[in-house]
Order: sequence, then C-alpha cells, then structure tokens
Amino acid sequence: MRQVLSARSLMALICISFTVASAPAAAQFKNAKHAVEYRQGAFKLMGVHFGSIGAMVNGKKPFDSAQAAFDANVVKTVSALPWAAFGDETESIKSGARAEIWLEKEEFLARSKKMQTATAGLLEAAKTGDQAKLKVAFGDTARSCKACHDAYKE
Ligand code: ASC
Repeated sequence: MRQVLSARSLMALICISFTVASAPAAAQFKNAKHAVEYRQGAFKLMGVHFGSIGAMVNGKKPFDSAQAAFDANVVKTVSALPWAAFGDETESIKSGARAEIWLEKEEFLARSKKMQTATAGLLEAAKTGDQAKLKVAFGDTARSCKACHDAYKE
C-alpha cells in the first residue's frame, strides 16, 4: 500500500513537472487580444525588475544583493513566456510588434533564445552578490533586449 501510494505521488509529481516545463508552448489564450496582453504583461514585468537591477548597478539606488537576485530570478523566469504569444493570429492586433516578427519568425525566436541565455547569466551573476559581475551581465542582457527591439519593436 505504501509503495502504491508513493508510486502515485511520483506520477503526480512527474505530471506537475511536465505541465510546468511545457507551460509556455501550451499556453492557452482566450483570443488574439488576450495573447497580446499576456506578452505585453510579461515584457512589463521584465522591464520593472530589469530596471531595478539597472538602477542598482548604475548607482541610482543602493545595491542590495538579495533584491538583485530576486529581480534577476523574475527576469529569467518571465523571459521564457512572451514568445508563445506571438502566434500568427496576433499579427493583426495593433501593438508595438513589427510585421518583421512574422516574416522572420526563426530569426526572431533565435534572438529570443539569446536573450533567455543572457537572463540566465544575469541570475548567475546576481547570485554571486558581486556588483561588478552583475553590471557586466546587466550590460549583456540589455544588449540582447536592444538587439530585438531595434529590429522588431516600433
Ligand atoms: C530595460 C528595459 C528595456 C531594456 C532595453 C535595453 O530596462 O525596460 O526594454 O532595458 O532598454 O536596451
């Protein structure tokens, strides 16, 4: 009985992990407008928390390593989310997204991967508690944001 129960618990855990891991691709939106709002919300969250790190590494607010690690964790986690919300059905919805996104979807997604790699580096740097390392990772990440904005954002 004990063994049956633990096997069940294990199955439940595997199911939950799978659901979480596959969440971005499986994201269900009510409609195209809802998808646009979702991705805009994700970018807004990243902007606030990335901005917090920027203020710390640029001396605009006191450096707080715990706050920086918290912010970097949000940025890294949320950086996986917007891309599933750029479906073809969203192209006609007015937003800051340029038509090039759908013409060059592979390049767009490749740049999103680079950005996600940069945010993983941002979190690693934040965890060290070393402000100088964080500043370097902040610069790398900001460049990866800008590379996409220049090409794909109005
Ligand atoms: C930010 C923010 C962005 C990026 C970008 C980097 O803090 O809100 O969109 O950095 O400006 O170039």
